[in-house]
Amino acid sequence: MPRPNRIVVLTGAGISAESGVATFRGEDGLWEGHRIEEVATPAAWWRDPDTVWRFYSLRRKALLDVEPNAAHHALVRLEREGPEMLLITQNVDDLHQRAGSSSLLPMHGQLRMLRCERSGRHQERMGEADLDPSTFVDCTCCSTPSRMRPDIVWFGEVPMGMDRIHAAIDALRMGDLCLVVGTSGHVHPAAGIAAAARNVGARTVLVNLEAPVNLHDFDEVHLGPAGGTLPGLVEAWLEEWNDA
Ligand code: BJW
Repeated sequence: MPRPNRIVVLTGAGISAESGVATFRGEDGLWEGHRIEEVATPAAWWRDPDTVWRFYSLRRKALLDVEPNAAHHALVRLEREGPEMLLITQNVDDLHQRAGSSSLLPMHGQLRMLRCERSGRHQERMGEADLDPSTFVDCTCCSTPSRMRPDIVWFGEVPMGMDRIHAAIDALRMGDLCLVVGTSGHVHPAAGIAAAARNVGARTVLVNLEAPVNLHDFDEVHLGPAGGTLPGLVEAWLEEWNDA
């Protein structure tokens, strides 16, 4: 593949699977034992905040026990040694940040952060008391401390950074690259990114364990685990682009 001028990468839960973070829709996926509407909608938070808080507290705590894997590191290498790149992640874990990715947009929020219900301000809250599944956390931004909610984009809410995502896709031209890793293609608007990139002439490349529902949007498909596939792919691209 000739050297692109710009790269847009989209990642999903599959890239963190080899780090031990559960995916959503797999056999042992996170939605097993939870109905989506019970935990990942604003209505669930209004109706039963205790259950939602417990669900997210356990996942926030679990971040302390996982590390980035070879696929996260391969994307850091692509960003450092390749052309201008934006990494859009649907993941709410912090593994891209910890691997060292800097041009990063977590479009579905971040487990490390909480959001004040009154002011809407975000705060990183990962202290021991912040991770207690049985006690809500209060903000430090309001004169009367208010309850904080998970800083997560739930179904029906607008994903974060949509302007930046649209701008990055609009800037793609013929010969640029859109790389998608570890996502089932079920959730919009993320699932539409490959098609939008292809519409403006970018080459779309998929790395995923199984065929996603939007398989037809890709020019090149690599079915396999991201940690075992992506480092070699990035190595080959960089070698080809640097030789050209
Ligand atoms: C491996 C691997 C390995 C395993 N290596 N691969 C258009 C059509 C239809 C519906 C809609 C639509 N537009 C909007 C909607 C509604 C809705 C939606 O999409 N519903 C569908 C489910 C029907 N979307 C929304 O509500 C969104 N908001 C919205 O659209 O607002 C309107 C608006 C948009 C834009 C501008 C203005 C207005 C919000 C969506 C929020 C999603 N939030 C969640 C939950 C977060 C909370 C939490 O973390 O608990 O985000 S849903 C959940 O799914 C999570 C994920 O980020 C997201 C995507 O899942 P992902 O990453 O694809 O995971 P899996 O498990 O599905 O797949 C993993 C894949 O990895 C599999 O394919 C495996 O094979 C693979 N894999 N191991 C490589 N080792």
